[in-house]
Amino acid sequence: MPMPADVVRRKLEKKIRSMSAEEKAAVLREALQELPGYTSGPYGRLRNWIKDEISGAEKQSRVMSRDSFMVRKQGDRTVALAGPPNCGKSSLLRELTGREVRVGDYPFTTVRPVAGMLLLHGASVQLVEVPGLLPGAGQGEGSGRAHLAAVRAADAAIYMGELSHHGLQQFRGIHEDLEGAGVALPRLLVGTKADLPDAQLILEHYRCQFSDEVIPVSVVAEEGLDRLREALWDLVQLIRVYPRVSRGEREKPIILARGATVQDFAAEIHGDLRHRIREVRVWGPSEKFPGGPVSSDHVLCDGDEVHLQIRK
Ligand SMILES: Nc1nc2c(ncn2[C@@H]2O[C@H](COP(=O)(O)OP(=O)(O)OP(=O)(O)O)[C@@H](O)[C@H]2O)c(=O)[nH]1
Ligand SMILES: [Mg+2]
Repeated sequence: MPMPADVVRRKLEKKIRSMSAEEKAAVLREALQELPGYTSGPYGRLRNWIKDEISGAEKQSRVMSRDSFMVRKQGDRTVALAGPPNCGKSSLLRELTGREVRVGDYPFTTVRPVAGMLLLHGASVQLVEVPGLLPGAGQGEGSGRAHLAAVRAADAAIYMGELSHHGLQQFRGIHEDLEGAGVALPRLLVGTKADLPDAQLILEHYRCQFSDEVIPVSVVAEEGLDRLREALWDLVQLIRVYPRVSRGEREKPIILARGATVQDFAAEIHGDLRHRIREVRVWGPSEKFPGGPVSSDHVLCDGDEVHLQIRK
């Protein structure tokens, strides 16, 4: 039995109340997909309400990024999509985040950075498409400096290049600029349009010429997307740590940077909590003994559950 439509709506309203516009749109899009398929009656009305909320949230995030060339960082991590014009950045952004962004079979369809939110294992990862880079970007070619600055502002980057002869040539040019401009972010290399006839051969050329692993992806054939999501999860170096309320129950995870300690976990729940820790117990990969007591500088792992006893 699905939940009554008005209960779903109330739950959603509560959930999105204090979210950023991008996160709101991502959560609502996910909810829309999970809805029973009715187009009339209470569920039809709920469907329409969700669609209106999504377009409102998208409008809001457009207004927020219109005034400056840089996109405001939101979510747990920001990852730049950087590559030559027309290599498929917007298509990938749309595929991964659902953000309705224009795709066109010509260069410079996207002229300002545009962002979408990807919910990944409970974390919010903001993807920012940087307008197409041209060789010579470091010398200012095609507003190159502003574009490189938008890449540099992110926490990590996906370098993208089309899996064609022309694409490889373009990518080689801008790769030099990215290196030359001192962009040294953790990164992934993605070969786009893996459905093109020579893609496999060109992929080998990419692999020979760049030391990074190259992930082939096709938005058209829906290939490589799961692998890309997992590689992105590795790239952003986040962990999920669950507050343990009572045995067997799981709360929403707290998202932390890899290497975070119990103190960081407490601070994330409430700024002042880390000074009031009396006892900590941990279940999960970071502790050999389930429920074992640990100190507050204990380093946590992805999937841990933590119970904090707090001094009043
Ligand atoms: N065959 C194929 N075509 C693709 C794929 N992804 C994108 N395209 C096409 O490539 C063209 C450019 O796609 P966009 O997503 O607009 O590329 P972009 O990198 O955002 O382009 P700019 O914003 O202009 O720099 C469009 O015609 C897309 O339909 C793919 O996986 N396979
Ligand atoms: Mg684009």
